[in-house]
Order: sequence, then C-alpha cells, then structure tokens
Amino acid sequence: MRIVTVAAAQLGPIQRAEPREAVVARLMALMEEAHARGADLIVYPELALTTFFPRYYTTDAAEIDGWYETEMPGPATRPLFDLARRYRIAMYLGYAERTPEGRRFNTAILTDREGAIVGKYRKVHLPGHGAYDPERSFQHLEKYYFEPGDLGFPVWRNLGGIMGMCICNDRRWPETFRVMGLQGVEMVLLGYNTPSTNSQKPEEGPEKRLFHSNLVLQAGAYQNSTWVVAVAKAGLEDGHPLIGGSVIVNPDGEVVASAQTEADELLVHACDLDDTVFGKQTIFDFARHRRVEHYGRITAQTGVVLPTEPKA
Ligand code: CDV
Repeated sequence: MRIVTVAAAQLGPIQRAEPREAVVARLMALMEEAHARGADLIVYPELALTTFFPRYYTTDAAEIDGWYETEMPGPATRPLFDLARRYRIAMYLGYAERTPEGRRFNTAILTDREGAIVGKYRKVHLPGHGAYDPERSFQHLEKYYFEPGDLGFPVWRNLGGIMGMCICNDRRWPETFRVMGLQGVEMVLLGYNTPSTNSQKPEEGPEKRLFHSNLVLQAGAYQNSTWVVAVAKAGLEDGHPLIGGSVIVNPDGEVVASAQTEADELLVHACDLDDTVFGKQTIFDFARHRRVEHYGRITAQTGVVLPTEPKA
C-alpha cells in the first residue's frame, strides 16, 4: 500500500473586495483542519486567492495588476507556506501569475512536504473570449487576462507517487488526462471555478454543470487508472453563482468523497496509489493496447475536418 491522505479544500465564494490576507486566513484554517485529520496533501481551487475575476471587464491596469501574484510565495502567501512546512503538508494552489516579463498565466503550483515548489502548471485550455462580449449575461474573459500555458502537462514524483496538475476547463479535454496517463500519473490534482449557468445558454443550470463535471472527472480517472482530486471555488461571488461539487475519484472512476455545501469545506480521503496498478496493467495497459497509428489526427489537426460530400 502507498497511502496519500488527501484533503480537498473547497472554498466558498471570495468577494471582489475581500483582501488577500483574509483569503489566506481561510486557506490556513482549512490547512489546520487538514492537519488535524491526518492529511499529507491539501488541494485548493483554481485562482484560490481572488474572486473569479475573468467575469469582469476592465482596462484599469492597477485593478488588473491587483489580481496577479508576482512572486510565490509572496508577502501575503508566505504564512501559508510556513504552515505547510510546519505540518509537512504538500499543497496544490491555484493563482493568477504575472511573470517578471509581464506575461500572465492561470497557474497552479505543487509543493512537497518541505514547502518547496516542485511543480508548476499553467492552464492550457483557456475557455471564454478575448474581448468584451455584450451578448453574454456575464463575461468569461480568460483569453483576455491570460496566455495559454506554455509548460505542457508534466508530472512530478511527490509523496512517493506520480502527480500531475491541470486547471478547470482542462478537465473537459481527454487529451489532458491522457498526456499525464502516458507518464504514469497516479494522482491528478485540479482546481476549478465553474459558473452555475452557461452565459450563452441560460437553460443550462447547475444540475447539468455538475453532471458534466463529474462525467469528465470520472472518465479521466477510469481511462487512465488514476486518482483525481477536483476542488471547486463555489457559491455566490458578488451575485454570480459557482457550482460546488468537489470530488475525490478513485482509479475505477468512482466518487469516494464529495462536497455537500458551497462553502469552505474539507473532504479527506486516504488514497492508496497502488490502486492504480491493476488498471494500468490490464485494460489500460497503454503499451499493449494503444494503436497510435490511428491517432494521427489528434495532434495533426485542431478543428473538425468533415468528410467530402458524396457526388449527387
Ligand atoms: N474556469 C473555467 O475554466 N471555467 C469553465 C467554464 C467556462 C465552463 C469550466 O470549464 O468549468
């Protein structure tokens, strides 16, 4: 057995005016509870230090800069890292990153038990749009605020296992999980902010959104025989609802823990990384069963290419 006890630290809403220090205090309270419940690893949501700001359009440079971290840890987040080191808890943390060159990414980091950053991931699949869209009931301006990630989908050895990261919309793309699966991933960590309604399809509400979330998480886990830990920022942010539904999924694709609220809530589960072995050696033994000679289109083309019309 190789047990990693994981704490999925769902966050309730973060209001636009909530200062970093108050948010970090909430993250630390969840870490205290995680430590008390024996966690080795705590997983926080996407953009865990701010409100989900891509819903707002602004050209105010100072306001925009205020949403990004220029160092990690920085002055506001250092107490969280200090606590993690004291408790020897590894951590996944999502935040908005601004590099010294001024590039902007939707980023997550992975730390080890010593509080050292062992992995960085920058969100590859940015949903939404790059300019203000008056047709939408609310904005989803990730393409305005971020560049697509430039680091691919690496995995890292941590806590005696192989861990990978992705962020929110990445979970809807099977390529995300498969690229990590091809590196032997045993636990995929991801945070998300998913609006409860579709801004372009008002009849698509929270039930459908939760269904789609679980559908892709469970499929990604099963098809790659890996644990998946998916953590929401949930609830009403300045009147804008986000789904909850944080889950821990086992390598059979079964949900073993799920959030019951849309508030700060901790799910704790002892995950045996050896539970990934059976699937990886049998039905999803990639080396024996994959047929890459038929998968060329996956990387050769981006959009759909329709077959030619039959001649009339
Ligand atoms: N933060 C996200 O990536 N949200 C998307 C929304 C736009 C659907 C998601 O895939 O959940």
